[in-house]
Amino acid sequence: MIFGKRHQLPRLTAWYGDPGKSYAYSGILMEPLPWASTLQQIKAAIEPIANIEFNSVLLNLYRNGQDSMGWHSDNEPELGQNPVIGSVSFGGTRRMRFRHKYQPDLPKVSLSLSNGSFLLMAGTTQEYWQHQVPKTQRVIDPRINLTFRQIVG
Ligand SMILES: O=C(O)CCC(=O)C(=O)O
Ligand SMILES: [Mn+2]
Repeated sequence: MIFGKRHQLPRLTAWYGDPGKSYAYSGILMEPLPWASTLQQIKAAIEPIANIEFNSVLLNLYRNGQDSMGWHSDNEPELGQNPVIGSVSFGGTRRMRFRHKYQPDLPKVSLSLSNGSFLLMAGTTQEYWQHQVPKTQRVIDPRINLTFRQIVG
């Protein structure tokens, strides 16, 4: 909802997780779908690296270069303080950008997230930085991104 008007998200989303781990996101309350075995396999592969047990995952499908995600931090209260977020990407390579919230002079950080890449966000990343996946005019394959999360409480 923007100024009282309802808009479509510029991507497709799904939420999987342990029972009861719901997530209020972009003004939408998402109840978790039961774990699919492929998601559980990916979760098991990254947990030893992240050194945390995830209990949920947000899936985003970017159908083409016009699908995107705007500037935000993953700082919803249900993620607790200093959330650890494990991000796995499949399909077309997209750019992810970071900007500091309080020091606009700091250079933006740009990462290229290719098929099979793993990005771990932890510590004060969400407190001090925002991130986005901008639109691109390049012709690119669809991309699926999985952000594994730990919903607390
Ligand atoms: O698609 C990405 O790489 C980022 C996704 C993201 O920021 C999110 O799901 O909160
Ligand atoms: Mn995010």
